[in-house]
Amino acid sequence: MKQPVRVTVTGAAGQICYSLLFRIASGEMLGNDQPVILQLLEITPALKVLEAVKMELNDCAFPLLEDVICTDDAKVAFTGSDYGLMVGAKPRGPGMERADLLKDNGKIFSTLGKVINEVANPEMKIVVVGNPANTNAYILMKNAPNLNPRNITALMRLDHNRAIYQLAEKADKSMNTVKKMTIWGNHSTTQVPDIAHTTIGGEAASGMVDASWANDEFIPKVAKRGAEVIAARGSSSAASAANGVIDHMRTWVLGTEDGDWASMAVCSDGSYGIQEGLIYSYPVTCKNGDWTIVSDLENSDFIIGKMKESEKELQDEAETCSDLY
Ligand code: NAX
Repeated sequence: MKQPVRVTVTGAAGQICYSLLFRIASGEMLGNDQPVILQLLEITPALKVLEAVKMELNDCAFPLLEDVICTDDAKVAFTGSDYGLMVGAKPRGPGMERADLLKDNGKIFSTLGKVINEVANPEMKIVVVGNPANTNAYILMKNAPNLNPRNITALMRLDHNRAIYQLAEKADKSMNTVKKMTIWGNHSTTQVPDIAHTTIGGEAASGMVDASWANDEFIPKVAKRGAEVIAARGSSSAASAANGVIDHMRTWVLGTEDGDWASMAVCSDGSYGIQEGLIYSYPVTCKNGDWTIVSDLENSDFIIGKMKESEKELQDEAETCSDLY
């Protein structure tokens, strides 16, 4: 058996985590041979609910679960941490502007970035889920200079998985035949789901659906799927978001399959003309716990225009929060 690793999860008493924590503890995220210590962070009023989550985790008797630490002290939560799943954030309240949400949640990530910088393992791998995820990850990165910027990412895997489902449904094929899906950009409605390089059963997906469907229906359907779930459920996607986090971390740590890639928001190296340093979603392959942006893809002017719009949104979000880093 391997030595246990420490997994910090913030917002641990919330909806997404009620699905996420049990799957981490069962070994779905890091593998069936990897024991875990869960270090769970919440705000003080949510600690009682968090204790109930801990009771339920213990009552599952997961063989890989070594310990569960519940705390409202970020230093305790991040001490020695190897993986950080940053889910905790405030929801958008009535009458709240996007800029207000950016600032409110941005403050959480600047504070946590400083704590992580001080107490976490410098090689810690982080995925930001709390919205606006990409900009929160950017703020965290700027406040945690001791960390390797390659290890600070934001979640796009839910969007990636949503796109696989929409394409498989349209082409009437099973989802496991869809490979090389791509989401470019920001986790927002400016994201760019792109099937130009996607294959279904090894054949080009673009030959199996109309171009007009791909541009005019598929892109907005995927980009607005979160709102569709909220309208039907009364609250935002939770189990599918947790599944996205599990997929994101498992792929990053254990690698992508041959002939496939995943979408991850990572610190841009300037690839595809995107501003260096922005946390931007790219198609990536993963091996040995590291990611590589898929290079040399030919993009249409239509897709490039959309990629630029999403870049501009991220630049504006970073500018709005410039007092936080
Ligand atoms: P909940 O409101 O159920 O849970 C959030 C939890 O975070 C609460 O228990 C709250 O007490 C806690 N929290 C707030 N501030 C905190 C802080 N400073 N430190 C630690 N914990 C804190 O929301 P949930 O449905 O779990 O969603 C969490 C976040 O994920 C939201 O920001 C949501 O918008 C975002 N999402 C991101 C997605 C993505 O693909 N990136 C998709 C799903 C989801 O919309």
